[in-house]
Amino acid sequence: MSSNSFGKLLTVTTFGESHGPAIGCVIDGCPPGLAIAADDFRNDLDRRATGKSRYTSQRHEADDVEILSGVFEGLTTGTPIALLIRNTDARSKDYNDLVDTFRPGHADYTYLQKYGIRDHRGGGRSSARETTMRVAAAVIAKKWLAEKFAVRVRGHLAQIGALVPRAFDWDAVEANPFFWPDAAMVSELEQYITALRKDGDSVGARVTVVADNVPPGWGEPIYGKLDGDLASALMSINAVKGVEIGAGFAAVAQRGSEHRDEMTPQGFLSNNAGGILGGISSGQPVVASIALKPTSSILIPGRSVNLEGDPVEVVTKGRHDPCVGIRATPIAEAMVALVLMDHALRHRAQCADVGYITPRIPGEVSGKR
Ligand code: EPS
Repeated sequence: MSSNSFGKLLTVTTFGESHGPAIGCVIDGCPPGLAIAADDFRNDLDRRATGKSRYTSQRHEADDVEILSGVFEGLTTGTPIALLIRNTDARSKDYNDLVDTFRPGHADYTYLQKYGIRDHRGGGRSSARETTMRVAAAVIAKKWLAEKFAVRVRGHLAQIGALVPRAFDWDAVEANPFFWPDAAMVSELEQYITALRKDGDSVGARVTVVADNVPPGWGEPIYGKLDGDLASALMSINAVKGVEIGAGFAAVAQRGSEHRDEMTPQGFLSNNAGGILGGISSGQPVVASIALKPTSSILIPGRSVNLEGDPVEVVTKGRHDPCVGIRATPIAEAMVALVLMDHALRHRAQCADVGYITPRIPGEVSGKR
């Protein structure tokens, strides 16, 4: 299977299936001298993992990272960094009924049409399990970006079904299992997901990621635009059906006088551009959002066909997420961080001699995200 790698100067390749013996990745192009230890991966892998609350899949994986190469005496050496996580809690018999049929809305059907063969256990590469290694790889990118540029990449759930936050507080985000920025709504979300589970159904979600302190100048027009690469990386997350940068599709209804982010010596007055102009970072926060589809593995019977083309009814058993968006925040952060690090290295490679250009406008003064 091709196209399991992305990035230009920082490349990441992931491998492995949800019900195979292990998943892993190779990160190539990381500069030498970055301190990395197995413990560094714990926090973000736990933020993404299943089984951490009643509101996600109850598969329990340890997600212990083995560093196989590229790190010597605690420092990256500049050689490929290989990471491995063993799968320990796959229950493949839950998938026996899917050997000869397809979940409607799932990649079961298209994988078979493309390859003529399919690992039906747990969705193989199309499982959310694959995102584990993106998050692991991005631990390295987040650390490098923070140390070199004080770049901070953080995200939150911005919508689940029809529910949107009524207030916003970054401090609330990590204090609940939904990455929800409005603490007062958490019990409403709990009830909503509990009812959804009882119905055997699922729902979609929106996740927003904000990268602060990104310097101006990252991104390469025309075919290597920062927003183009972000869109591609975010869309590559299983279950993502839409990507927006800044105002995104809301720009359709805006006038130019409203959309343009006016500039003053003290800063930009708004951030409809999402921190990117002409494919190049402006120095404002980079803001990207994704739409995740409702999980297709649900208990409500749905019409499908079997391998003979006969009509069948499908009910998906197993330990599935009622909303995969609930734990997608660290995954979206990961893709943004990996793209930013790739572009930081690309900018350094071509434009390191350009230096500091005036005028340099502070990110923003409006306080708007
Ligand atoms: C997933 C189905 C469930 C989830 C899995 C994603 O797994 P299983 O195949 O065991 O039923 O637990 O997520 C993970 C294991 C993970 O680490 O994210 C799916 O269909 O995408």
